[in-house]
Amino acid sequence: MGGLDLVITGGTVVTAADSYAADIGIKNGRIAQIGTGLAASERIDATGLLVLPGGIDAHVHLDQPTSDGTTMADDFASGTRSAAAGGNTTVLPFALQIKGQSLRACVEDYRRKAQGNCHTDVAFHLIVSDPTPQVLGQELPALVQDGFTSFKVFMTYDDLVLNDAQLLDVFEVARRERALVMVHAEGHDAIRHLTRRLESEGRTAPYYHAQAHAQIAEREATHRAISHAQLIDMPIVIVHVSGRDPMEQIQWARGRGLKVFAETCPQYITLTAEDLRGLNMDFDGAKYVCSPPPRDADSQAAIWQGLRDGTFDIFSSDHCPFRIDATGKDTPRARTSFKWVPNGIPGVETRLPILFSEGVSKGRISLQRFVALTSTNPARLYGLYPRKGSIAVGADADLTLWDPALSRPIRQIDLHHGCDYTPYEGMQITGWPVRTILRGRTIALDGQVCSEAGGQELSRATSEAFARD
Ligand code: DUC
Ligand code: ZN
Ligand code: ZN
Repeated sequence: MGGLDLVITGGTVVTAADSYAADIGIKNGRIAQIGTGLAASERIDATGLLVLPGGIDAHVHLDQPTSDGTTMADDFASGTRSAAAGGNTTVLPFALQIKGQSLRACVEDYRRKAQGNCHTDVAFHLIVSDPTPQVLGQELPALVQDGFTSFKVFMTYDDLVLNDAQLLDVFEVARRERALVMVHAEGHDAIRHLTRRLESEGRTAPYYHAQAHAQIAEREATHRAISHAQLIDMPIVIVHVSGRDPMEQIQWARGRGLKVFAETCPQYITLTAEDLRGLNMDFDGAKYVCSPPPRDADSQAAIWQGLRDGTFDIFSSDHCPFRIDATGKDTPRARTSFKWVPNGIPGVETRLPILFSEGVSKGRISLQRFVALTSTNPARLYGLYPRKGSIAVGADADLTLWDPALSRPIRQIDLHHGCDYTPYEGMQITGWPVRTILRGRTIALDGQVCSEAGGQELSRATSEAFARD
């Protein structure tokens, strides 16, 4: 059997359940021993550091084509490099089906783009935009069997929206195949109505994006998605929940025993709709255009409460990067109306530092909650647990060493993404990852990526959301 390949000594091991002083012994990329006085030929001294399960970012967009031809700022190489530097060992990007495209062909496209280019492990969610009989009857069931056990549907966007009849059909397949559905819950018609009204009043600056994507439209769609899921009797995840009103719908559902899971993101605890004003209602506000948009201080407080009390299961970045230049957000068309500004902001590298600093360092959430929200729960919900998301003998040796006392600001020049700005420029952060370890190999050290692209594509099991309770 031989000895250990590597030991990490002197750190404080933190899991979703507890914290304790221990050494971790690694062999063949897996955790082989947890104890004291462990020895191996290679040793990493983690004295003064926290030893966390590697971050799992369950919601990132990489190398997705857009309907107007603008390009996303990250491909799989730059996006996963950025993820690794930010303390992540696994990311879950999307394979987005374009209308008319076979779902299987779409998945193969994305797998090709990812192959050999990833610095972290990856596992794909699907996006179903064209639920034809062929897709629902054959392709989707076969892909779920192949380990693509979750997919996203949209209730808005001209090129992605599913109507209620389509949502119900898709939900039936998900229930039968035991696939977990992630819902982008914003009401399409309400958004279109508000957009037309704002445009007719000449209100076209990026700022008005936040008014067009009103919280009422998110609340209504959240309730509608929950009702559809209740009708079909299946679990769902409401992704990127932005504020108090949709949260209340989730709590309403949970109070009735429905299996409704919820995700929120860094932008909803740090930004508000006021950020979309830019410098003086100018195009700088486009840097903060994402959907749903950030809300207000009251919603931020509600989100924090939800992060504490378990309303939220997972905290993801929704990394969806577009440069703030003519290749991304600043197209001639986007200058004519907010509705043409690509929706999305970067955040895969800053997700963990922001939640740690604003949450743990400021005493709003415990270390256990931090680990649960950012690693353990995403692994459980998306069929990767216990191989990922835990520190236990037999699990992959995916670990992030964290310095809780290190204090420095977020700066664009330090980040590894392909975007040309960060919405969090200058934010002071206390608590940074200092080493990211993927299956026993250091992939990032002191903010620098230090390995070849050795990430693997993971196949996933059925979500724990389908477990009997
Ligand atoms: N939904 C996302 O999940 N990401 C970016 C844009 C969007 O609408
Ligand atoms: Zn979305
Ligand atoms: Zn997203």
